[in-house]
Amino acid sequence: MSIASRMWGSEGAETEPRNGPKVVMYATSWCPYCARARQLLERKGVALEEIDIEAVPARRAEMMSRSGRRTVPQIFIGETHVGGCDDLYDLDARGGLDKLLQTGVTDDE
Ligand SMILES: N[C@@H](CCC(=O)N[C@@H](CS)C(=O)NCC(=O)O)C(=O)O
Repeated sequence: MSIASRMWGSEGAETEPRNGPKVVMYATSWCPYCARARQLLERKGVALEEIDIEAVPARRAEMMSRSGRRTVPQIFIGETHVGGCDDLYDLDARGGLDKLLQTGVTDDE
């Protein structure tokens, strides 16, 4: 089986771990938007670094300073701030998420 077919599966289901830019998600354990974002990223085979902003309050301030937003989740892929769960799904619907996960850059401004 080729690397590509292992990464993307025979029917487009992304199941295997991938190489690529670091993916960081500021989250809480109970937030449904975080769960939904986590689900999509796991489907893409992302080894997600999650930061629980309730466990370490300083990380909430860090999230707000990096993103300019106060809601969770806030997702960063490489140096790119994707935004929240809705932004993540919108980016995927536009076909931009796979490219960003592979290259760390996006066509979006
Ligand atoms: N549209 C946002 C909604 C995120 C959201 O509302 N998150 C809630 C937790 S589930 C939150 O952080 N609420 C805190 C607040 O509104 O200050 C997204 O897709 O990420």
